[in-house]
Amino acid sequence: MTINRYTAATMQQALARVKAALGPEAVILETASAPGEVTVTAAVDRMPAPIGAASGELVGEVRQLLGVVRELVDEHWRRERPGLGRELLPLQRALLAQGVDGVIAAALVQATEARLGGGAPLAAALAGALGEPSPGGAKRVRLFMGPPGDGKTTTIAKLAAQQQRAGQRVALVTTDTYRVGATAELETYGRALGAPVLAAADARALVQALARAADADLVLVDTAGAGPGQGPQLAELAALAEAAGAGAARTLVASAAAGSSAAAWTWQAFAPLAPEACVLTKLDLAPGGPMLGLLWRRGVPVSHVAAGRRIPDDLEPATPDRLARCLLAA
Ligand SMILES: Nc1nc2c(ncn2[C@@H]2O[C@H](COP(=O)(O)OP(=O)(O)OP(=O)(O)O)[C@@H](O)[C@H]2O)c(=O)[nH]1
Ligand SMILES: [Mg+2]
Repeated sequence: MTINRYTAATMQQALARVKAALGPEAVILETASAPGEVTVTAAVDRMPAPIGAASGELVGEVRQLLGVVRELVDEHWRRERPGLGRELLPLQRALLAQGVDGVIAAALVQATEARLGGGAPLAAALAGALGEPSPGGAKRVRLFMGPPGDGKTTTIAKLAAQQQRAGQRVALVTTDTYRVGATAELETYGRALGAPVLAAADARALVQALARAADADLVLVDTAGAGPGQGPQLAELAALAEAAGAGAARTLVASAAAGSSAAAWTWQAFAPLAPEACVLTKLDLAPGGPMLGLLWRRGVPVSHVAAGRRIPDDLEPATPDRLARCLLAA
């Protein structure tokens, strides 16, 4: 995070300086006026580029300091609610109640405010800020990854059943050879759906399995759950994603029940794998603000939402309206 003060003769000039220095994503934290000058304090949620391989310790210290600054900004945002319009208060309250990271919440409120003009309702302005509906993963091969137990296999079963109903030929591939019963679980779903299930224990076997599934309209690849502390599993997942190739959509499956720090840990673990979409599960348990805010901030679209365990009914394409309702739930 970069945080700076900008002084100019007028507010317009000060804001122009903020934009020139920090870009359009800058969040205004505070404004102060004195005779003849205006000072704007602004922050942008950007990590500095690594300084070099030899300076790992220094980078660690800088990260620690950035963490402290982030906490201060978060606290400031919670306490002062700088210049917030009345119509935005329900959004701010909901984001705070859900524990959305303060820096992300500030940016989201700011993006929503920019769309409130012309009498648009808050939910519509927020939906506008969240962006266009996600294309929903049009790729033929989709690889699902995420923390243990967040709903990868269930999501695959739901999607497979929905797509088969729509007339597509679906093939399932399991790469989860860790957990006892994981392969059998997918095979059970496959049998119930009449869809072939292929097992691939490593990256090479995955390439072969994908070749064998060449006839299918849709190939859904299940992976073993992995978390931030599981370097070897994450490295293996990276090898699988690499083997699946650029044609495979890497989809993060993440639970809406994750609080702010769990969501941040999940993102930290899976960001290096460059997910291009996310399925947000367990919306029946929590509205998912922390994870949704993070995905929005990092530009990863939510393709589907799941609000229950029923296969296939509890999975639907995500729309900005639906996601806005989640964020506004206090
Ligand atoms: N309440 C609720 N439960 C869900 C949802 N999606 C999945 N589950 C349940 O969460 C549990 C774990 O789901 P799985 O699909 O096995 O999760 P996974 O990510 O494949 O787990 P691992 O393979 O162990 O990493 C199961 O009991 C599912 O029925 C949901 O949207 N809401
Ligand atoms: Mg599973």
